[in-house]
Amino acid sequence: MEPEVSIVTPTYNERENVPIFVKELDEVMCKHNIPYELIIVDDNSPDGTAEVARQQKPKCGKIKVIVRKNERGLASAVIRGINEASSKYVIVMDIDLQHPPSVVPKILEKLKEGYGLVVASRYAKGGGIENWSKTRLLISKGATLLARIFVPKSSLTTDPMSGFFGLRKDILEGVELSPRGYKILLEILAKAKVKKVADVPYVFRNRYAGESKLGGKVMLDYVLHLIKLARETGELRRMFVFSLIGLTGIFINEGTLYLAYEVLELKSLGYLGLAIGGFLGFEASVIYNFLLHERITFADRIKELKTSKLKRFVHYEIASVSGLVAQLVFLLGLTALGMNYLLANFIGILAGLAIRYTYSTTKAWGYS
Ligand SMILES: Nc1nc2c(ncn2[C@@H]2O[C@H](COP(=O)(O)OP(=O)(O)O)[C@@H](O)[C@H]2O)c(=O)[nH]1
Ligand SMILES: [Mg+2]
Repeated sequence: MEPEVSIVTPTYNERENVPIFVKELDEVMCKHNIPYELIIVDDNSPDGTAEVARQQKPKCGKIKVIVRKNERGLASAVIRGINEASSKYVIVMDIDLQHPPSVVPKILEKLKEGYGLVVASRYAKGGGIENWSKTRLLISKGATLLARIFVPKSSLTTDPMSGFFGLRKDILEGVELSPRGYKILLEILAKAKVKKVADVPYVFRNRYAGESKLGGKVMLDYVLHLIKLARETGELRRMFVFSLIGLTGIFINEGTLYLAYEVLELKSLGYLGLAIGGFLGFEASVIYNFLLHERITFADRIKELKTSKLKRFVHYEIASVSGLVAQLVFLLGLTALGMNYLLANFIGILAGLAIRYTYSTTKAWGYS
């Protein structure tokens, strides 16, 4: 029987996990009556993972074992598996049982409903993580925020770092996925022509046997991968344009203050006049920046966004005020710690810019 879904699992030294994974998966698929193919992409594991895989005899699906002799790497293994899939629906998951097979039918159901991409999410309502320390959770959250900044479409899912997801193959037509990074879902979110993404909650379990292949260097690799994706998709350019427009806002700010203070004679009010002028200058620059961000910085996104222009403006206003507050906090805080006040202010300006941009790209003009 033709498989209804192809399940791709990359493996490296996972011999102990193979039989139990195949058993769990097969039980689920038999119960739901879903014929499937399991594609195991093994990088010639020295522990004999491939032989163990070939010995498995699932009842409701078939297994295809691909052994790569000259290549190593999680992302390229997944890409190879997707390319070998014979069904139009593909689900990618790990073999170590951190991704429970019971979620597979739910992902398939969403794919059949018409979602091009379905993410099994630890952070969707009903999802979770078994046994993670606060630190590990914090790192995961931080990494997710970075993804939202550098790959804005990652806001279409609650868990862009997930290694467990399903896709309809046609969303990858004409898309070149890089085999370098190890977060292949981020590549897909950044590059694929996908508009509708669904999340399916799941609880991330502990590894059944063996140990993680992903060690310390992973964090640096991750950041480099994000920057590469941002460069390729024009997000770095967007950050640059955003900053440049912010810079020109200084003239609007100063000009408005001058007009209010001198021409409208707020001067006569003394410090109160200066405060009002300062406020007017700030507000004028916020409005000016907003209009340019609408027309230039984020112009390409406007049509796809669900938020109204008014909402976007309110968000941008919040972004700008938060940025200003951050700037002042840095100025006062770092100066109090003994730093030169001009340097402290400069760091504050950069921090303010980072906050304005983050809020703008994820909220005001964000996809979520
Ligand atoms: N083919 C292949 N699979 C890999 C490689 N590195 C990791 N994997 C597999 O990818 C999945 C996720 O790796 P794992 O070490 O569990 O990462 P973690 O869950 O982030 O700790 C597992 O099924 C691994 O066997 C690799 O270099 N090549
Ligand atoms: Mg794992």
